[in-house]
Amino acid sequence: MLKFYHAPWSRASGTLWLLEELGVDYQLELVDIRMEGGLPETYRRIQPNKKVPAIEHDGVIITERAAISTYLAEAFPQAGLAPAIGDKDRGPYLTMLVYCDSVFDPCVSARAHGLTYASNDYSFGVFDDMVAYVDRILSERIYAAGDRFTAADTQLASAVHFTMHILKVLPEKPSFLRYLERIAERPAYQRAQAKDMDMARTVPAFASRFEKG
Ligand SMILES: N[C@@H](CCC(=O)N[C@@H](CS)C(=O)NCC(=O)O)C(=O)O
Repeated sequence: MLKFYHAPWSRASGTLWLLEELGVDYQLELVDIRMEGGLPETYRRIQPNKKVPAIEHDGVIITERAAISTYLAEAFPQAGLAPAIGDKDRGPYLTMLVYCDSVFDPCVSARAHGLTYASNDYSFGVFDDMVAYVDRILSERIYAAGDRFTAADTQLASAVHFTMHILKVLPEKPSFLRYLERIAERPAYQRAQAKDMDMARTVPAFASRFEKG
């Protein structure tokens, strides 16, 4: 049994997309991270910081997007979304999966909050270096880890889409736009987007957006 703890339009949306790419059965548990007063303390048993995503597979809880993506892609290898040990794409794949959470995400948050700092002040370094690196990677490669789509793309493309189009912090580099165009053609991506939209309609914090049409 696979349980997925999810909140629509959140960092968990990339995991929803990965589950759709894998084509596996899962039980979705909606977690209202925007609820007034915050999530109940009991949720810390699932995610210690009261965040999403989290998964529970055969009684084992897994948290943190990089770990969840690595785990799921290897637990369901038939989808071919995890380059195997020995595959030349394995190193770039793991690098990009972890880079999304440990460098890309905090760099964007720091920029969005107007934090000024030197690269060696924080392990994730500075925003401009991150943008230059991701731009180089997506100019050299078709996908996050090479020529084929992997689980790393569900994290990288989700991050690029959200921070460029919604948060409007990431610059609109041609390499980013081309990458998102390729991604948008994927049926599993489109399915996940539609499911997330339907779930967002049920979230009280989003009610006013849907009323306005
Ligand atoms: N390090 C976590 C971060 C997850 C995260 O930031 N989730 C946000 C969703 S946008 C969340 O649940 N926020 C709710 C809160 O902090 O109260 C991961 O990569 O899985």
